[in-house]
Amino acid sequence: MNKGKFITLEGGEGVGKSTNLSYIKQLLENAGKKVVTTREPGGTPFAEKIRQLLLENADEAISEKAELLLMFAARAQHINQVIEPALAEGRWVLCDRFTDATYAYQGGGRSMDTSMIEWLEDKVQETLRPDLTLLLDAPVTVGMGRVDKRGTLDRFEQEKLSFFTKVRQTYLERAQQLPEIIKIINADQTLDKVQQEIRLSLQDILN
Ligand code: Z5A
Repeated sequence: MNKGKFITLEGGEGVGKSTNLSYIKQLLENAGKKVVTTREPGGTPFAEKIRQLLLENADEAISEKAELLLMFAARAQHINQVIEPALAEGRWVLCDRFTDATYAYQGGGRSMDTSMIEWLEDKVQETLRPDLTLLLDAPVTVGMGRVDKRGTLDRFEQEKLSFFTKVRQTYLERAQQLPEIIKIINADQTLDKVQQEIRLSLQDILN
């Protein structure tokens, strides 16, 4: 049986990843693929507990290294329990965020040493890398404006504009470094137009 494909959705907060996940799933299913949707951090009961620890506003500050290691602990579990088994069964895995988010948030936003992320990526993922990444890109203020309407902000959402600016910059740099894998979608336009770009970006992988 052929292995499935691994597609990830990335971008800053509020760019529309969750909104477009079900749309992409439908496109893939219309093309006859069996699809598993999932997210990071999280995707298994244990990894979702780690997600809760990472997002909640606790009294004790989480150190940058603890945050990075927790991201990869959740990822290790997610890969082992969900991603690898699904791909091996020929399913397509559509994941809301993956390791590009670690480069963008921990490497870019927190200015952590990228070599540490690369080392963890190799050890935890071995050869697993996305076949395609759709990077939904919009000016930081656009995404923040959409999320602000929600009310309560999690630990990441409380970061400053400068943090999210570095996150966006790092995502765009990675897209330049990996143009075969990371496709930039302009997320600062109507949902119809965003989805039109998404459809075009999926053409190659579906053919
Ligand atoms: N994180 C990390 O630091 N390191 C890692 O390795 C990983 C993650 C994997 C949780 O992720 C946090 O974890 C994240 C980074 C960190 N923190 N932040 N920030 P998350 O994915 O759960 O959090 P999020 O990015 O904040 O998700 P989000 O706010 O839900 O964003 P979204 O999914 O991209 O947006 P949305 O919910 O689809 O849309 C937001 C609103 O905009 C909604 O009302 C939509 O109806 C609206 N929308 C969407 N598209 C449009 C268009 N085109 N026009 C107008 N309005 C729109």
